[in-house]
Amino acid sequence: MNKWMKALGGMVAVLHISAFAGSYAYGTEVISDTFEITGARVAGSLLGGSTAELGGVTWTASASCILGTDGTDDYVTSNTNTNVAGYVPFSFGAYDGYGDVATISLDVSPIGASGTWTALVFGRNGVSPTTNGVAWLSISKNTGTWSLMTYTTTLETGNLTDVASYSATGFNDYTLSYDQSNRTIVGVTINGVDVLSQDYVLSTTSDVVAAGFFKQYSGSTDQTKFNSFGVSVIPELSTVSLLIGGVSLVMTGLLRRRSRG
Ligand SMILES: [Ca+2]
Repeated sequence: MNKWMKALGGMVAVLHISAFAGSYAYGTEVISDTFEITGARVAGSLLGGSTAELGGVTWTASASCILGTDGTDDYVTSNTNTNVAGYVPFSFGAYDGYGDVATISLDVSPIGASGTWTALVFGRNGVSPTTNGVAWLSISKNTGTWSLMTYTTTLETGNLTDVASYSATGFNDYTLSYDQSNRTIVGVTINGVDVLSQDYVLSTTSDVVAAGFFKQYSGSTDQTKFNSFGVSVIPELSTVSLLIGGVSLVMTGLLRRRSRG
């Protein structure tokens, strides 16, 4: 690669970095699914066995986990009052070239009876949170709280209503960011607001093999909806800093070369 191509690559890297600097919610989206009803996906059809819109991965999901629509937007919901899990295969090693930090994003509409809670999960062997949830975020409309968890251990809790834009009757956007290279949970956002007070280093040695969501059984009026699932991968911020430093050196070198004519 000649120096001009390197410089061009550096400039592209700068543009890319500027798109996610300061947040783990962006990066390279490697898996996404808006649950659009199209083709074989019809209202009422099973999420399980269908392919995500981006990433080429196939959903594994509870038999009660179905696609639904309100006429303007399409989403995932359930048709029985049972626990519901949906997940796709995700391993950090498969995306080494993209970085170490992965972020699950998901919109959840929490309409339901008392007792309901939902979760975003980085899991091993599926996403049943307390047994397989390496790093997971529990959201309870009933108690009005969120909890950051690893298996059955609570790491941090907070109030959903501390986020001004939180809606108890509509969709809220949640993200959970995990860096498996140092077993550290590095971020939680609710409607774009960073709510985590610190990073959490986990003692687990289990690797993540799945990313997805879970819903606890919540009674006959439960109408919880899931929308806009995604997994993004970005470099650690320290790596980003090194990249920015490297690009600065390249640009400085170019400018010096130019000034020498
Ligand atoms: Ca949708």
